[in-house]
Amino acid sequence: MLEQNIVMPNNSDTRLCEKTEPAYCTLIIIPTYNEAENIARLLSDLASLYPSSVDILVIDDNSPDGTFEIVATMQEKIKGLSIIKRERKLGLGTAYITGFRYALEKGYGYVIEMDADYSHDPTEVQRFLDAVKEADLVIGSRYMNNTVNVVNWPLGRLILSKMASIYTKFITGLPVDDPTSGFKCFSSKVLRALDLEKINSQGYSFQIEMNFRVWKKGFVLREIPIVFVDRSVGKSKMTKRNIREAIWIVWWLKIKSIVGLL
Ligand SMILES: Nc1nc2c(ncn2[C@@H]2O[C@H](COP(=O)(O)OP(=O)(O)O)[C@@H](O)[C@H]2O)c(=O)[nH]1
Ligand SMILES: [Mg+2]
Repeated sequence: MLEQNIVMPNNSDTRLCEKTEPAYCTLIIIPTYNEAENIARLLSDLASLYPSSVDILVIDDNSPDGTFEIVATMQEKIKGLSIIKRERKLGLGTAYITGFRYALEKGYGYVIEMDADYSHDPTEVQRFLDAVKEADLVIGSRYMNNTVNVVNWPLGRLILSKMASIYTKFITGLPVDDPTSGFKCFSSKVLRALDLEKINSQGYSFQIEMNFRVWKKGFVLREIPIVFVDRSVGKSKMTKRNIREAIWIVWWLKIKSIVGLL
């Protein structure tokens, strides 16, 4: 069912998590499409902030701007940095599924999702790792306790995101204030318990679908507050198609769950 992958020979022999058993080790998955202006800074900052307990996997969809080549060059300096290159833009959802499979195969204990465009602050990763000790899925939330922690988003984008949150909660009952957030941390037991083949979303509704499935399996979800800062360089990849997908996917999830076919 999944797309063809070209897996870069990675430096798995020189994994950063060398001092720890993989089960206690974290993999940060970063999907990229045309992030040449952002990726180097993020990778260097992550590598210097977490020098011994975190590995990184970039999933690049053959970005025409040379993102892959930048990451490949950085592999020489950053231990524990791997790349999977896919042949074309295949969507955020399948990028993450590919990354989850990789993490489970290698036996990582925790998996972090993070955007490449510096909207997610790398210094916050430690808070996720602390919080996941008392939860199965930690979601970095922009909208906790009726606040809005978003910097530099156009008003239209903010309204869209906030409405998506209210709509998702109303239709599905999912007890999460920010269901579309892409900064999160899974305990690997959650990913192992899900049937990854069944994940249907291609775009941003992937985050909603993951949260819903994890919740329905009875796992503990916990939100922690984050500040989301819109990218200062590069372009958003959000499309109208992604928005339409999110509108119907919540109904699809709700109905599937009611008839016991989730
Ligand atoms: N591999 C891959 N990454 C993607 C794709 N679409 C978006 N991304 C990445 O997903 C992250 C979030 O995308 P972005 O455009 O910043 O979304 P926004 O912040 O919601 O506007 C970024 O790191 C993108 O490069 C895709 O089709 N494939
Ligand atoms: Mg972004």
